Amino acid sequence: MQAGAAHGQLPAGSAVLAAPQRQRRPRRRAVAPLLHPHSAPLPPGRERKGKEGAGGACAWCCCGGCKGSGCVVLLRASDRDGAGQAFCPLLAPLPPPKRRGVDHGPATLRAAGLVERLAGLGCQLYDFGDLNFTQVPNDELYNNLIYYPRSVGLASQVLADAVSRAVAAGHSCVTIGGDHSLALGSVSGHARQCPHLGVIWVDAHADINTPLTTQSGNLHGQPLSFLLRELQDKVPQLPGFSWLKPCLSASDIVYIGLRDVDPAEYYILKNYDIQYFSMRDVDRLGIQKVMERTFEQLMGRRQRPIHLSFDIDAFDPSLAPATGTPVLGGLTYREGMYIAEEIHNTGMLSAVDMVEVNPLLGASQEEVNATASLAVDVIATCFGQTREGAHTAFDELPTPSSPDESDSEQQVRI
Ligand SMILES: [Mn+2]
Repeated sequence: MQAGAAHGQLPAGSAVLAAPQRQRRPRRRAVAPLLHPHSAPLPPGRERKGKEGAGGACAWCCCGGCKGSGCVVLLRASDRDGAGQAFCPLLAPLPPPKRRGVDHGPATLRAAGLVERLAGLGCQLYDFGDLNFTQVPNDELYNNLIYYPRSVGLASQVLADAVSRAVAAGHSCVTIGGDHSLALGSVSGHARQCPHLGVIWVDAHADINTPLTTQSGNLHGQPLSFLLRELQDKVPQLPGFSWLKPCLSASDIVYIGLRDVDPAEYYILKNYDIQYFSMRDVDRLGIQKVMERTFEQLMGRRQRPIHLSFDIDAFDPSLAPATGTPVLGGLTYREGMYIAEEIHNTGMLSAVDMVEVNPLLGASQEEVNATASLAVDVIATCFGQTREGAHTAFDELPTPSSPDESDSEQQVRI
């Protein structure tokens, strides 16, 4: 027998038509805690020590603006008024040496709703707008091979300054390409504030040819050789690059998604002991193990800011066709999202590059849209979008109205 029926009343819950609506509690927006390295979870068995403790100076980051309150902060809805802390997309096309169209990447991602998606996640955005780069006149080939060294060098310098300023001001920084040479600037600028950062490079290609091993002459196939300390005796001084100081060690990088590696690049990966997970490794281990080992490599000993440099060609060309150098057999959608989710979950994401979306290379508008929305999905996932949903918090589930709450029982009986 249902409650209430013994008194000749309708069973509870059946009086919906006449009973007053139960006052619903206003929905409370889910607010994730501020993500800051000081408060981010540590690996099991590991405790914070000394200066690393909350409120102290950043032990692994010389960020001048940090002061223990945040060099890597993603603001959520409730923190919109927080001063000096925000998340900023920094949109920066670089001049493409050979492949026209990749400079439209930022506009394409804007049109795909990048800014709205991030704002919808509760991120406070500061949009730096597209940076302006100038083509250096008479920018002749270096070594009869390398395109636009002075222009790319200068653009990278401008970008490095902008990223450095953004990170110093307490922002997490998103840089939209453009081609992958922009990592010269974004990683350099980020490392200026966070010298102990770790890089996760998601890409079909290793992008670590030196100016002396490159076959194509494209600087977007070489950025990591300029950034790696161990390779400096192998990298000639290019015009336009005197400002650039190598800021990474071989142990600071992990690749995911490789499947098209040049002979000299393979030599470098092997001889300099760089951790990489090729698509074969993704097949062999599964993406969950790959991410586990990635974090073990980069954060096994201590937490550090993460720089994610994501080339859209890491995805399978069936998912991301509008890009310059597609290679069969890439990441699935689910693997890509898992990578971004796991990086978000560390609480240590400090900067993201999204590169090589080229709307001129899609065979149709559908292909361009698919590629762009994939890129937006990756970035949104990096900043908290989940496949489980929006994580709206409920204090309790609403229940059907009960008869004793009804002030109009007569109407109920009708
Ligand atoms: Mn790349």
